[in-house]
Amino acid sequence: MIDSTIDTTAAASEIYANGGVTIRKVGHHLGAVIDGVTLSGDISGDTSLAIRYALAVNKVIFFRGQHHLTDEIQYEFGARIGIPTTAHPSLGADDSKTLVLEGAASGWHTDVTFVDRIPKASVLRSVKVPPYGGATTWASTTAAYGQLPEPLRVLVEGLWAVHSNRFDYAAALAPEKLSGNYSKSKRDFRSGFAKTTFETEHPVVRVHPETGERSLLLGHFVREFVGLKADESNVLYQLLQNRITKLENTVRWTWADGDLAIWDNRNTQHYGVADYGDHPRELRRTTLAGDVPVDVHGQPSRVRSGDASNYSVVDDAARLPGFASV
Ligand SMILES: O=C(O)CCC(=O)C(=O)O
Ligand SMILES: [Fe+2]
Repeated sequence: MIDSTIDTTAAASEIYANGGVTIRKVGHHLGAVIDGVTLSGDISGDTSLAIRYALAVNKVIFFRGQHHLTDEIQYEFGARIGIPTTAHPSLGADDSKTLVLEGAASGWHTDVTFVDRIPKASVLRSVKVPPYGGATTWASTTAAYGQLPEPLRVLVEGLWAVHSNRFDYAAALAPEKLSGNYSKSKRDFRSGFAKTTFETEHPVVRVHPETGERSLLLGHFVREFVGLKADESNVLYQLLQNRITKLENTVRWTWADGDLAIWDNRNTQHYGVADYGDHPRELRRTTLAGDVPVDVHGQPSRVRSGDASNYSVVDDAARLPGFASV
């Protein structure tokens, strides 16, 4: 919950204004374009703080014209606003820092929710931009929670979901949409992705450590709800997902060369739109460590299978000044 005595957007803008940096909102619930900053590992403490505020307020932020970025500079920048994870819990990657995404991740998800320590943020840069299509869309799971009618709110606050990297996307996505490659080959992607089984029970409503805001934690790694039958889980999952992905809760970004997006992975889902034909499309991700989610009563998520400690540290971010403790 944002403390009404402090305008956090203004606080972020003020810090930025000192350095000639501007923030322009592009959607009511999420999304802002930040101009006037050159991203690197050398950004000042003020800039780093302002980016964290801008992210806390806007959930996904976009930077343009960052043509100087390389994998290394992107990683060093990431290390200024968080603690980078290794590339992925189970996938081989060209190096252990950068996740190369060829194709589009065309299913609504939050990154890496099958482990306990869900990343706090992802930093994504365009490397090969198709001549048309290939946008990424984000949805605010905070907005979706806030819009729930009382009976549904009561229901989800007591609900837990099993997230698994063994979940068969093929059941949910048409075969031609299975282009969500996190590695160079589709076959390697499918087999590599589930090499180690990770399974975690997460609360469906989690409390954001930096802002105190509640949001819905779902997305395509959900296998079932704890205590519900498969068909009941499917119906309830669709009901909640439909609320999350309502167009009014989303923002869509069409990539250009030199673009970089950062999203708060604790209160958003995203979807890569596979509408660019056979054209090459490549994005590169640096992922930042997060905390173990807690429900509205302070109960933390529970690991069922898989040890993610080699993937990521647990980064227990403190409440940001200006956001009320709840
Ligand atoms: O393909 C896309 O646009 C989304 C990529 C994605 O899911 C990710 O970087 O985590
Ligand atoms: Fe993703």
